[in-house]
Amino acid sequence: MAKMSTILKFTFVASLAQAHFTFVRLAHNGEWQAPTQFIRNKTEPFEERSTPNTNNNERLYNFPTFVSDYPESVRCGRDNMAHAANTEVLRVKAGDTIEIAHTRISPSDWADNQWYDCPNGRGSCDPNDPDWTMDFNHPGPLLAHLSKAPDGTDVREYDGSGEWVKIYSLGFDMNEDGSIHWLAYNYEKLPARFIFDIPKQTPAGEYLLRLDLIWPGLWEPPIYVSDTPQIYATCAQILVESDATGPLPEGIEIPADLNTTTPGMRTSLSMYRGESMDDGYTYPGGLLWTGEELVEDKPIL
Ligand SMILES: [Cu+2]
Repeated sequence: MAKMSTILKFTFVASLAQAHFTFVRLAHNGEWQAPTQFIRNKTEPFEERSTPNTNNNERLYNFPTFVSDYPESVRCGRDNMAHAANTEVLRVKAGDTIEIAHTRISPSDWADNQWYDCPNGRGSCDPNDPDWTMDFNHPGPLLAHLSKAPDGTDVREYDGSGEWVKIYSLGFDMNEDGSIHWLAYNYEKLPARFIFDIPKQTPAGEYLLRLDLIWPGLWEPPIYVSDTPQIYATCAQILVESDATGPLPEGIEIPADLNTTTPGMRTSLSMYRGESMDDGYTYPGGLLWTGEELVEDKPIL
């Protein structure tokens, strides 16, 4: 956003075509699907509601969402309900593997070689980069949540106002000097891959699968830039076939439980700069469901 400053280590001035990012692509059991197939698209430009933290509410495709934006935007991306009905539903089995991929390139510049010619079987890449690296320009945890459409409701009509259960997160490792290394961000180099299973214990039904990377904001004034968290949410529509008989565990509500005061959404300036971890830091988005139990979602150090 326009307020980004060059003072902070993690800020990055990119050309407009490379600004920010969106999750746009799924692989199902190792097979990449077409970009935005099964993923609700976004509307651009889109006028968000006015908030104290943003001076320009017109957002382009890859721009961040703020927790004070429209609830629908926070759940699944800007104007996602307008795209829900004409988005396909991916049929999976509980226990199947999903991989996700993002892009920083604007849709007007999308070309086949950023999807279909990528090194090492990745689902997206940047043909304009010498190493074809599609990077992230912000550090933070990558999260995936499931929300079940109410019984009798087509997922293509579901707005995500129910509960969300976290099934995957990818956070950071700690370097020897105590600084932190966000695995998705990787200092704007080649990111980790994002591969996870739909838990075997997931009950049958239609679900939204929410994908996000959250750039935590700051607790400490007077840094004005990004003092609010930035989120980058999109949702896939999936139909889960399952023999599981147990219930889905309790989840969070979005945006109520994903705001500037909920755990993991803001850090100290030192952690913001990647220099250290805050005591007791937990990743945002609630407890993590392993399929067996809900656990606290903390860095494994
Ligand atoms: Cu950004």
